[in-house]
Amino acid sequence: MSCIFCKIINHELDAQIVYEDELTLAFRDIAPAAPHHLLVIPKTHISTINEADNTHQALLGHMLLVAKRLAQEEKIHENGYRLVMNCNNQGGQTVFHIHLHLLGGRNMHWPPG
Ligand code: D5M
Repeated sequence: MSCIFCKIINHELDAQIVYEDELTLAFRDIAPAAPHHLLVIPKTHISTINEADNTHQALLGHMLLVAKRLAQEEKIHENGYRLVMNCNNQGGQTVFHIHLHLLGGRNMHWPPG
């Protein structure tokens, strides 16, 4: 198995894990793009959001709620934050196991680069 995020789930690769439950794991991004930068991932391997289907509906909703909870724990929920999921090359995806970026602690710009 070559997926680095699956390796983090299986504790074969270290990460700064901040949250774990039966469906998801969250850890600090190794190359933070903001003062607070967490990744929320499903424990099920889904390469891109293109591969998600109706059986993943609850899981995807759960990922959003985990991100919201972590924003509160990071104390960035009142100032605001951004949730991002990149898809494939033009979307900027580099790790092919879906992940929700939680970014906060600075002003975000629109449109994103
Ligand atoms: O985002 C992939 C993100 O994953 C990128 O911000 C770096 C991060 N990354 C890659 N490897 C690791 C490890 N080992 N720990 C923590 N974070 C990691 P994308 O949307 O695919 O561009």
